[in-house]
Amino acid sequence: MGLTIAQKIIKEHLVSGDMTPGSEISLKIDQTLTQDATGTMAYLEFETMGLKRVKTEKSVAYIDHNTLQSGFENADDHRYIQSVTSKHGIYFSRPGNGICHQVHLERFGKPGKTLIGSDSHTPTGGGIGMLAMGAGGLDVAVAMGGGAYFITMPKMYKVNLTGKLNPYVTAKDISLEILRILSVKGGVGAIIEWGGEGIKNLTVPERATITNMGTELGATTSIFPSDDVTKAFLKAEGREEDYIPLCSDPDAVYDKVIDINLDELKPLIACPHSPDNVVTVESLKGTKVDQVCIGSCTNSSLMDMLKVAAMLKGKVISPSVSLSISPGSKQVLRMLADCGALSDIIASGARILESACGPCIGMGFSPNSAGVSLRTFNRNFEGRSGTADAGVYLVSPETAVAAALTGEITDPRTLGGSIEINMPESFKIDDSAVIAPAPESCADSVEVLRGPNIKPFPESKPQVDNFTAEVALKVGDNITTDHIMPAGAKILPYRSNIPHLSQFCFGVCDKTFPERAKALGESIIIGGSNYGQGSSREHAALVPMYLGVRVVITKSFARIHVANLINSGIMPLTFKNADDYDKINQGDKLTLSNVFDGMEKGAIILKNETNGAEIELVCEFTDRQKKILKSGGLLAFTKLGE
Ligand code: MIC
Ligand code: SF4
Repeated sequence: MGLTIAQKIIKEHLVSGDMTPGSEISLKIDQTLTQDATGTMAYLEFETMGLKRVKTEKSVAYIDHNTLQSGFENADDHRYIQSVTSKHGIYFSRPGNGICHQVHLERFGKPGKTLIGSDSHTPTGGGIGMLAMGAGGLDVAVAMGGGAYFITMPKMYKVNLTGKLNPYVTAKDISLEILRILSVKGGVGAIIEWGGEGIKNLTVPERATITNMGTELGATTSIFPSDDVTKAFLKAEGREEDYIPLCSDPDAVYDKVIDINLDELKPLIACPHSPDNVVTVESLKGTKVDQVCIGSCTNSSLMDMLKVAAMLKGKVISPSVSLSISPGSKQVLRMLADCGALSDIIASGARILESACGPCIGMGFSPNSAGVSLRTFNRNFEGRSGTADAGVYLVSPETAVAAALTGEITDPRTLGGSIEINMPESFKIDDSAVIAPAPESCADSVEVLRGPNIKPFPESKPQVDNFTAEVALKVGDNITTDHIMPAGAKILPYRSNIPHLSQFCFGVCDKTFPERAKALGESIIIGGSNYGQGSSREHAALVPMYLGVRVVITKSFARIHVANLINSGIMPLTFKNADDYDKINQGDKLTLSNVFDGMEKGAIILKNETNGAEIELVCEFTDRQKKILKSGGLLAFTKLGE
C-alpha cells in the first residue's frame, strides 16, 4: 500500500509505536520553535531538565507576541529568553524580526523535516512540505533535549483542489471553505493533505495560509507536497539546497477525500465568534465596519501585502474605518519599503504596526464598544480582540481592503478588474536580527538574566486512587483556551507568573471561578465537546492545576490541550454517553473510586454524591500517560528519571 506525504515523514522519524491510526507513536523532532508568550515557560522547563545544549538540528526562539512592553515584564522576559537560548544553543529572533511562523517559513523550514512549536499555528510549515505541529511548551522543551514527541497516529484526509481561483478569491477563502465543510472539530485526529491540479497555481505563501488555518479544524497538521513551487520559493530565499521533492504515492489511501472546485469558490467570511461560522461575503453586503486589521501569521506575506498595497494605491480609506497593517516579517517590511508599496499603504491612511502578532492576540488595536472588526487573522473567539462585545469577522486581505475603502462589508469582486502584482524572483536576505547562540565552549560563562516577573513553577500533585471533589465550573461545547486562560495586552505579560495569571482564569465565562476554585482546594471541571480548542498555551492547564483542578470531564477534548492537561498532572476523562453531561451540575460533589484500576480497564464509574447518579467515564491512557498522571505531570515524571 502506498503512503501519504505525512506517512512518509512519520515513517522516517518514527521512534516508537506502529503507524496504526489511533495508537500512540513517538517521533524524532528535527526542529523546534517557540514564541515569547509560551517560550518563557518552555525555557524554564528546559532548565529544570538540567541539559546543557539542545539536541535538535535547529531550534529558534521568536519574540513576536509580547511586544507592547507597557511595563518591565515583557522586556525582562525577552532578556531572559535571549540569555537562556544563547546558553543552551538556540537561535534568537529579535523583536521586530517578525511573526514566528512567517519567519520560520522564510528562513528555516525544510521539506521532509519534523518541526514542533509552542504555538498552535506551527502547521504553517506544512506549506513547504514539513510535518509541523503545535505542542505545549513542555513537549517542546523535551524535544529540544532530544526526547521524542508523542502523538496519536492520525487518520489521513485529502483535499483535492480542481480549477483555478477567480480574481479576488483567495487562499483564505479556501481555508474558510474547508472550515465551512468540516467545522472546528472536523479535523480532530487527522492530518490534512492538500493536492490535486488546483494546487499547481498556489504559491507557497498561499499554501501556508491554508496549512496555518488548518489548525482551526482541530487537525494534527496540514501539509502540501514539496514541488517546483516549493523549490522556487526556497530559491527566492537563497535556500535552494534545502529543497527535496516530496509527494504521496499514487496508491496512498485516505480515510476521507474532499473535493473543492476553485472555479466555483466565492469570497467568504467567518462571523463571530467561531472560524467555522462561514457565509459568503456578498450575503453580508452593506454591514457597517468600524475597524479592519491586516496581518497575522495567516496573511502577512509579501504577496498578501503587495496585493493590499495595489488595492490601496491612489485611494484613501473610509473616514469611519480604522485600518491597521502588520507585515509579517522584517523581510516583508523591507521589501515593501524598497519597492514603494509601503508608501502607497501609508498614503491610504492605514496605521502601520510592527511585524508582530499585535491585534491578533489583543496586543493593542482593540475595537470600539460593540464594534465590527474585519480581520485577516485565523481566530475570532469571543473577547480575544480585547473588546468583550466586539464582533470579529475573518476575511481575506482583498475583502479586508474592500471594507476599508467603502466602510462596509463589500464583496471585493464588485470593485472590478483584477489585482496585478509582480513577485520578485529573489527575496531580501538579511538574518542580522537572528542572533546565533554562544559557542558551546563558552556557554558556561553566559549568565541567564531573570526579572522579577518570573515566579516559581507551580507544584503539581500525583493522581490518587480515590477522590471526592466539587464541580467548580460547568461549561458548554467548543470552549477555547482563550476562554480558559485569556490573553490580551493586560494579561499576556504574566505568562511566567502563574499566581498572577490565575486571577483571570475562565474570566470570559465566569469571573468568580478563580476564587471559588481556590476556596475549594481541589475541584473538577465539566465541559462539552472539543474542550480546549485553539491555542497551544499550556497555561490553560497549568493555571487550573495551580487553582486545584484535579480532573476535567468532557464530551471530547482538543488534541494539544489534552496533552497539556496530562503534562500538568490533571486527569482528562470523557463521558461514555455524552448525554450524561446533563446529570452533573456545577456545585455537585463527585466521587471517583479505584482510579488506578479504572486506568487499566479503560473505564471508571463516577458517583454524583449530590443526585446519586452513576456515570461511566472513558479512562483510556497509554502506559506512559498513566505514569505521567501517577507522577503528577511530565516534569515530575522526567525528574523521576523515566
Ligand atoms: C494564539 O494564536 O492563540 C497564540 C497566542 O499564538 C497561541 C499561543 C499562546 O497562547 O501563547 C497559540 O496559537 O498557540
Ligand atoms: Fe500570533 Fe495570531 Fe499567529 Fe497566534 S494566530 S501566532 S497570535 S499572529
